[in-house]
Amino acid sequence: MNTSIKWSLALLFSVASFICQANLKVDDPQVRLLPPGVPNTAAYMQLTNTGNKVIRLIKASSSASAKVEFHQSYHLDGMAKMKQVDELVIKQGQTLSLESGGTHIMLINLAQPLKQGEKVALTLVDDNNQIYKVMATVKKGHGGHHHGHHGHHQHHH
Ligand SMILES: [Cu+2]
Repeated sequence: MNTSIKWSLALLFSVASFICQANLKVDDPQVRLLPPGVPNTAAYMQLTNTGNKVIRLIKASSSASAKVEFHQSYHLDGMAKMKQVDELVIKQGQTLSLESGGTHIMLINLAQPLKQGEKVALTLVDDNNQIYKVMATVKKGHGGHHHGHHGHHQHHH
């Protein structure tokens, strides 16, 4: 069988049997919209390992920024800090939530300011060189403790 037929069959099979990326299900991928001029931002999503082997994500990249790192937030003396981690490990059947104040993906040195609703392509790579493509939507965050209740105050005459 020649290579191109093999490829077509492989493609057909993968499209028909699973939602594209084999063993990693990605829910609600989003990139936080920050004010213009802020060079870095974070991406959040839920990563579920639907396979039967542990997934270790060891690399990430994006067209939107020069560098992409995995980060872990923590508190030290009441200050919110974060540090780089080498890998994101998702065990079989587990969901890893990347969220504000926890583990997150950091986009460092944005190529240009992001816009609300824009799609940002992220590429995640595991230790078997499997590539996972993610399209994240740029969204405003919840603004820390504020829940953005810009109340519509009634003006009585
Ligand atoms: Cu970070």
